[in-house]
Amino acid sequence: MDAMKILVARRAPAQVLDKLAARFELDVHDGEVPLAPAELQARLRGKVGVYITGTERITADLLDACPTLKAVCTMTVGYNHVDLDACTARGVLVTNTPDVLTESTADFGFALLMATARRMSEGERLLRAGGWKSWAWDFLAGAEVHGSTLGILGMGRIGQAIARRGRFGFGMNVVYHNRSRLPAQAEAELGARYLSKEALLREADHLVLVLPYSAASHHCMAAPELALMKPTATLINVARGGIVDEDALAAALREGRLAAAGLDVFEGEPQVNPALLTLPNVVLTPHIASATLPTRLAMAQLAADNLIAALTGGSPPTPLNPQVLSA
Ligand code: 8YV
Repeated sequence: MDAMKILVARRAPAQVLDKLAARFELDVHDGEVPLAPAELQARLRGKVGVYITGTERITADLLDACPTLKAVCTMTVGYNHVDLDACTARGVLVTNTPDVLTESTADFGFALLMATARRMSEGERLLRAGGWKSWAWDFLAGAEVHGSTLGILGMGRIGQAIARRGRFGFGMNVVYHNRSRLPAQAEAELGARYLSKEALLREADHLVLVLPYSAASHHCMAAPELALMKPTATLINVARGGIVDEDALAAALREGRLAAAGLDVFEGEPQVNPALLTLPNVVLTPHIASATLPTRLAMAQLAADNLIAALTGGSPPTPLNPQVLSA
């Protein structure tokens, strides 16, 4: 019997490719640039499974053009690039990679908060440019982190891991808003207080966005929401760029209505809104919150394990639409 054919749509670790190659006939795209939608569609012809990252979009049209596809396994926890309903309607299993990236993403979110509040990038740019001439009492003075109020919008696994760092590492007062409130015991363990979104925006000294991106959260941080925040506050985004209206954010930062922002994600990434690039009070990083080698390896392994199980009659560890398996 011919081996099942799968597409590995982005460069993957060698050990993961070996594992997949032991079971499937692989077509690997290992270029730095993602496949354009038409190329992705062409390369998916005759394939039963696909290994993707956040840069490949799986749409209803693509699924209709690729009727052999049975499994879409993304090496990401976010899955806004996959039309889950369209996959489910066509009996295509979708898996993601939760849990394995929680702690490293939370580390990075907290690092971005620290760098932003304490003006680290600004200081480094000034030093490298030869601008460090002297000392002044208010030289690069930033915002306090310890003991301040940490606001978290989106209290899932990563939000809770950031909350723990703030509460137990930095003695912060943790407040949050989420679609559904955490059970009382979880709130007590985290020392986190639930607030309405409006109250959260008003109270936070540092607001971290960690909510999933969807039509409902698109630009949910726009001019009216930013206007509720303290002018001394910082905004950190490690979720998805489209959650924030970047023009409104740039205006708030430029006009001193918000102190600073730390952004790891951008609406048009890898393109960055030029309005953000010229502002001194923004720390910008290229979507690297989960980027440690052990974490990226664990994500790739989990995506491959999902793909193997999905196509060989096993139980995929982290399915998003498990109902497809029993249909
Ligand atoms: C990924 C992410 O590295 O998992 C996610 O949802 O945003 C990151 O961890 C990135 O999306 C890879 O494409």
